[in-house]
Amino acid sequence: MLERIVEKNFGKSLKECTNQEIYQGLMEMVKEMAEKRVRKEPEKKKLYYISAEFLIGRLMINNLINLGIYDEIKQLLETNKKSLSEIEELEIEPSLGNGGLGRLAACFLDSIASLGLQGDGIGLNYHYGLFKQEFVDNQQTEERNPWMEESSWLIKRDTSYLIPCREFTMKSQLYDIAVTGYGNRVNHLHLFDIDSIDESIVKEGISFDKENIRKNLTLFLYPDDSDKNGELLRIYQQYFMVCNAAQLILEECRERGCCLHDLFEYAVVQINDTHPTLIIPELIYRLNQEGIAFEEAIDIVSKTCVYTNHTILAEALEKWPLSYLKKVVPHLVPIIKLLDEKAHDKYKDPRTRIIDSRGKVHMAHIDIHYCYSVNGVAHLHTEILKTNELEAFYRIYPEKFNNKTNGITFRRWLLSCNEPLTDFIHEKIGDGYLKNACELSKLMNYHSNTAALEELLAIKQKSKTALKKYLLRMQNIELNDQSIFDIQIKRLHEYKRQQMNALYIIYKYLEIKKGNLPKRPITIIFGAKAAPAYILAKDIIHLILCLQELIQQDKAVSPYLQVVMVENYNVTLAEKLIPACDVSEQISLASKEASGTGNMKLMLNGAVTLGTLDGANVEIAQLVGMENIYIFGESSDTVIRHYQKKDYVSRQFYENDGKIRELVDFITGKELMAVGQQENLLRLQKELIEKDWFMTLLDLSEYIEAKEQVFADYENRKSWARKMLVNISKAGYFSSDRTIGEYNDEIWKLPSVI
Ligand code: 26Q
Repeated sequence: MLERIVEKNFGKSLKECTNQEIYQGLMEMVKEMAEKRVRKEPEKKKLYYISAEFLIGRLMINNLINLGIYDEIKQLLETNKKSLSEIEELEIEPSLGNGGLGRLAACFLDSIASLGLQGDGIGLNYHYGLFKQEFVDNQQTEERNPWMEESSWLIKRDTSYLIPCREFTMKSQLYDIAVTGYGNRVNHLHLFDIDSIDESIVKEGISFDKENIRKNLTLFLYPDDSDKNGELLRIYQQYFMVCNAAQLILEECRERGCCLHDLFEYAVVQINDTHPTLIIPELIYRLNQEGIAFEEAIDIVSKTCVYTNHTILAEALEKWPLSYLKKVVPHLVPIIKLLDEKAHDKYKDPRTRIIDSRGKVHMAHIDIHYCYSVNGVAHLHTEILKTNELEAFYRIYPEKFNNKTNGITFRRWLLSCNEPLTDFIHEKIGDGYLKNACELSKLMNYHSNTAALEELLAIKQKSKTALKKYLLRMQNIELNDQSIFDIQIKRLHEYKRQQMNALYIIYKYLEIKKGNLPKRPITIIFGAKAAPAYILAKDIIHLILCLQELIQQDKAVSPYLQVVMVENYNVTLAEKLIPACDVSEQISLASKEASGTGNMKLMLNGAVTLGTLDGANVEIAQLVGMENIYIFGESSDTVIRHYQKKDYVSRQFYENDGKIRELVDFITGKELMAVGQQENLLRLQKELIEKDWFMTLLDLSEYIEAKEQVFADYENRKSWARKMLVNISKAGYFSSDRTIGEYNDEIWKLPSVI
């Protein structure tokens, strides 16, 4: 088929084609094969997974694996003197997400299709997505991140809807991306765009006229909402997403024979965090327009929608001023008021109001009152929701709350990103684990097998060398592949505490200066983007980049310690970094990381976790046992108590502990001031001493101690390899196939059609 396509398009044989031509030919072939597998006779009930983010990454290799033609294509290309991995490098990954929430949605779509479930994703087609990160003078700058080329995975459909807002009506255009399941069905990711979009209104960097909604609506994911126009634009985006979703869902359900009174038998709508919450009033509005009384419409929608919470940070829980909603979607305002009154009539606790006394609409409260299921994303997270953050709701709806511990797709995070490890596993335990991930535990039989443990170390070394080559070629960074790779890759946020890792670097730098040299060189790698308006997060990036420069220039230190912050961390880079990682940094302040999913990817690829008892780290620790993970820091209970009592005073740690003071003061010392900006460094130091909301200094000493232990233990190579093996063996639980199985058994209840 591929040979036929390139012959037709370019009049050439495979041998004569350029890599670009083969890439285009492959894409056309995969799109055609995938569309043929879309089932013509759908089941009655269908899942609609609505999300502001779908961080899908490159699709070529994943699609070839899932369609079962990877080996054949690789061979065919090799026979024609072409390299599939070189061709893969031509793909620009879509920039439709930010972090864990969006990547989770992508892993879920993969598992939904692989388990044979009828379920589509619905989101927005952002032209420039999340910004592209560049480093200039040790600072993050933001550029647009175009990803749609002439040939892309998007399929333009005939579907288009009218989206009525108060001041104007918009017209949408639907694009689809095929979601191939592993050896199985094909679903779709529906991405809506606005037909009047105008890319030319973006001026330098990522700045544009925020008021010109019809031209700017789908340009960027999370446009800066630090002013009123930014907030209004986000409401327009969210409404555009859900109004399209509602029309698509109702149209499809009708086609499948739904009479709308029985909508919940035809559709389940999964609301991914609060960004798609307006789907609830919008569906109620549309059912009412079709002649269904409000009471019944509310009941129908409540039996159709389910909500997943991904965060307990107060500032991330969306609250929109009612006046803004009036300006954008006045037809939803009476419904939101009705929803608030109905809930208030029944439940008097003011903490459960949808519209608060200041006229703000709490989006999560709409979800909790009017969805039939509310879930957290890791055991600890769900417990904290029930006993703290959402305790008032748990009292009135205990039956709605449930936990679904996150998972990751092994197709991408093992098979396609780590071929040597995949081969090792296949050779040792066969491929049954691909259908039943828990079979990975069969690897435990090799626990005392010296040859297998040595093989594992050699595989890790190979991936580290591959990363070294890749970063040299792509970012002109030179790694020492004989050093320990200690990696922290995730969104930049104070609660994730990249700043604590930076303080360790300062500690190590000073130790080396004193002559206390590490047994083996250490490389500490970061990948992180900071939200453009998040000043402290950008200050932390500045600190890390300054440390990188300082240490690189210091010939007494650089042979022993290297700091690397990769530019524009994304899924493609994650796929290179994760197989090469020795030590996985999961050091959030206990109680703050809902789950984490990078922790699971790194574990699956044989990294050992250094972390706090937070999010899914708790479950990782239970599975691998304390001898195969490094846990430090205060417990979530203690941390929550500190917040309640307001008794954490970072200045006390700074003043009473000379060691801590030395590290914090180094931030504004002469060495860093020589390479960095006074304004940024002073602000960050002041923050750590005077506020430190996420309690960096509380855990710093224990962190340094634990990390020293990790590096010491790394020297016993055989026992380290055993830790790696145990981590891989126990990672089966974190397959997103398990997670999706649970969502379906306990919440969605769709028939599986494999
Ligand atoms: C909210 C208000 C205004 C502007 C933006 C936002 C906003 C944007 C993005 C709020 C939250 C997000 C993203 C959250 C996220 O990625 N959460 C992560 O979800 C993962 C999947 O469940 C978890 O594993 C992570 O622990 C959690 O941080």
